[in-house]
Amino acid sequence: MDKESKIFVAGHRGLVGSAILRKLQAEGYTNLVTRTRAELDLRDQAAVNRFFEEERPEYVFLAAAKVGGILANSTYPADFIRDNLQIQTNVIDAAYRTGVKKLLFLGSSCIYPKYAPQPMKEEYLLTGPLEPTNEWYAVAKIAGIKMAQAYRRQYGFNAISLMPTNLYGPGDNFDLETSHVIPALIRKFHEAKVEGKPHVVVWGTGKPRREFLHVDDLADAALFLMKNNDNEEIINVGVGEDVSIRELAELIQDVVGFKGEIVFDTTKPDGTPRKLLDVSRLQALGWKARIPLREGLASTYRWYVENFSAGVGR
Ligand code: GFB
Repeated sequence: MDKESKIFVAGHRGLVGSAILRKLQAEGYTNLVTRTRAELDLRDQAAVNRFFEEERPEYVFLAAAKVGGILANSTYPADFIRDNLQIQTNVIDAAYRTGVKKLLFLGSSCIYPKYAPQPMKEEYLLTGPLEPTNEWYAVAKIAGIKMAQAYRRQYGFNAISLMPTNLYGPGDNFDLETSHVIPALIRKFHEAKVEGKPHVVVWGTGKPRREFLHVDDLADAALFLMKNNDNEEIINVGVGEDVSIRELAELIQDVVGFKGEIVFDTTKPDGTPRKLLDVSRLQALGWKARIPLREGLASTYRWYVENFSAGVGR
């Protein structure tokens, strides 16, 4: 991939796609192709085929997906499985048919079994039952991984798959019903501080453990793997460390400067007890995450205050 290569970033307005676009621009890539959802609905196969035939990108970062937190995943299972299967099938197939040189597909750490040994190695895929709150999304992502591998085996198509751990950063979804835990807690603690509320409600028991990767680190890894990896095996992308939801809540409370109490709502689901990736495969290739959690939370909080809480993005 050189600086003039034609690169399509699918999903460039999302958390991941916007970070990949920023990274490509910062590194001097000049021939970047994007389409908003209004311009191109990636669930529409005929429209996707037309787009690829006309634009003929050489490289594709497939960062378009329907994503959401634990509640959105369990409330809209049909939307999560259908939209993701459609988007990834259309894009992977059209990319192969129009001669794309390489495609990068983004999976998720929730593809691994609910009770997988920790940290989770790539080979644990399909060794046990999935976490029920997000099995629909996970099944779609597993289908994407398998499709990339099948196209490589049968057609020699150079498609690679990354499994990022839970992500956060600027441009995230801060809607309290559909977001992931970090944007939800940033917003809850900020609003409680501003409105002088006595407590903030955190879902579940606070005991589940999660690993969090800043999306700029993920974008860096995505570019690194686009350049340095042509393997059919999936690759975990994480930091190799996790925290409990209670520890995370206390950290965000401190970053935001909220002085009240934290209350746990145990009527809400915990989800998987622990999700920590084994990142030795990626480290052996020479890549490591750089942004410490506290620093990433502080910069994401600043972004939230400057953008979302000021009314932008609502
Ligand atoms: O981030 P989250 O929704 O994703 O939740 P998952 C992580 C943990 O934080 C759960 C707790 O134990 C939640 O109960 N939590 C506490 C909260 N307070 C809140 C809150 O206000 N909002 C949210 N959202 N959570 C998702 C999957 O699972 O992870 C997706 O559903 C995807 O498929 C994504 O894989 C990375 O880690 O539980």
